Amino acid sequence: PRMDEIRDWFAASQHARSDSGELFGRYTGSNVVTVQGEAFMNFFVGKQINGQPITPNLDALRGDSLYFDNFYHQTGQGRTSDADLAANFSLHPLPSGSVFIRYADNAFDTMPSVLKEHGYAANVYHAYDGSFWNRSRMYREMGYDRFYTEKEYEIDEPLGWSLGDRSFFDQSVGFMADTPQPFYSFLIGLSSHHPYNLALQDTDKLDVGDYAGTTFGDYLQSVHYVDSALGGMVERLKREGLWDNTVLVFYGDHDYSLDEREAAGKLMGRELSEFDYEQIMGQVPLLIHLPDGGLAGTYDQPGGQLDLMPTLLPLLGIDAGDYALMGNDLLDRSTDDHRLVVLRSGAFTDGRLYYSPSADGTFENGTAYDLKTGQPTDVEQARTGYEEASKRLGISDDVIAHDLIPALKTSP
Ligand code: GP9
Repeated sequence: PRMDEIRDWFAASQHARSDSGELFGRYTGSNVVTVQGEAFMNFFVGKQINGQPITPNLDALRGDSLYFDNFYHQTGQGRTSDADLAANFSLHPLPSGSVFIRYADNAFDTMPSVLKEHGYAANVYHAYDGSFWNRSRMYREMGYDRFYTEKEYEIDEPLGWSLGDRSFFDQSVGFMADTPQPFYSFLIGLSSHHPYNLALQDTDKLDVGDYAGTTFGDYLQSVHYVDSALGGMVERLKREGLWDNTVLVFYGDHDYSLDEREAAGKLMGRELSEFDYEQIMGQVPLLIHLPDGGLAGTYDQPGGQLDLMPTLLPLLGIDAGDYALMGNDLLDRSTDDHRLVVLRSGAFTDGRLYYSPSADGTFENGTAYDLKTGQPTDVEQARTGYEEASKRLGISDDVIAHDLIPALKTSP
C-alpha cells in the first residue's frame, strides 16, 4: 500500500510538471553552468556597508537575470552534500546523516544523468579532496563524465581551505572551454567556508567598519571576495565565447553556522525578531542568467533547492514529468496556489504562512507565522500544509532508504 501511495503522489506531481507552457524548450541545447556558493546567504545581497556594495558583481548580474529573493536552502546534517542532493536529485536530504555517504549505491535520476540522456557532457568541479562527503564515489554513480578535484588544479592562489574561488572558477572555465558542447558543469565553491578568516589581498578587502576583527566581519569579507570571483568567471565565460550559449545558475548551499542576530540586524538597518532571523538563516539567493538575458527580474514566489531541476529541465526542452522529482517549476505560475517549500527541519511555507516546528515535534506546539506581518497566527491554518509537508519528507526518505527510483519508473 505504501508503494501505491508513493506512486500516486509522484503521478499527481508529475502531471503538474508536464505543463510548462510556452517556455518549454526556449533554451534547448544551451550549456548549463551551476555554481553552488559555500555558506552564501541572501540577506547581504544588494546591501552596502560604509557606502560600498557587498555584492557588486551579483548586483550587476541581477540586471539581466532572474533573481529569486524568497529562496530557501533545504539542507540537513549533510550540509554542502545535502544542497548538492536537493539541487541535482530534487529529493529531500535525510533526517540524519548524508545521502552521499549512506546511499551512494542507489539508482537515482540526477541532473547530470538526465542531461547526459539528452546528449550533454557533464562534469563536476571542486578543488578539494575528492573523498570528502564521499563525492568521488557519488559522482561516478550520478553519471558525471569527470570529477575535477584539487589534483587537477594549479594551486596558484592558496586561500582558506584550498584554492581561492577566483582561480578555481577561472581554471574551471578553462576546462569547460575544452569540453564538447552542450555541457552541464556543476561547481562547488569553498572560499566562504567557516571560519571565514581569509588572508585576502588589500584590493579584495571590504571596509567592514565596526565589524572589523569579528567573525561576522570576516564572513562579509569572504562573500565579497566570492562575489568578485563570480564576476571574474562571467568575464572568462565571455572571453571563451561561452556566455551567449550558457545558462548560469548561482545559489547558496546553506547558512553560515553563526548566531549573529544583532550584527545582521545592524547591517539590515532594523532590529530582527526571532522569526526574522529564522527567515534569514533559511534563505539563500538563487540567480539564473539565461543566454539572451530573458525573463530578467526579481521573483518573490517562495522556492527551494529541490526546485532547480523542475525549473531548468523544461527550459532546456526536457520533460521533467518523466522523472521522479519532488520540487516545483518556479516559472510555472499555475502552481503558485498549491506550491509548498518544505525544509528538512519540518518547517514549510506556502508563500502566505511559514510554519516553524516545535522542539517536541507535535503540530500544535509549532508556530504558524503570517508572512505579511511576521506575527504568529492560528496554527490550525497550517494543518493541511503540515500534513502535506510531513508526507513529502516521509516519501522522500522512503524513496532513498529503499532505493525506489527504478520501481517508480516502471508501471505497477
Ligand atoms: C568541502 C566542503 C565542505 O568539500 O564542501 O562543506 P560543508 O558541508 O562543511 O559546508
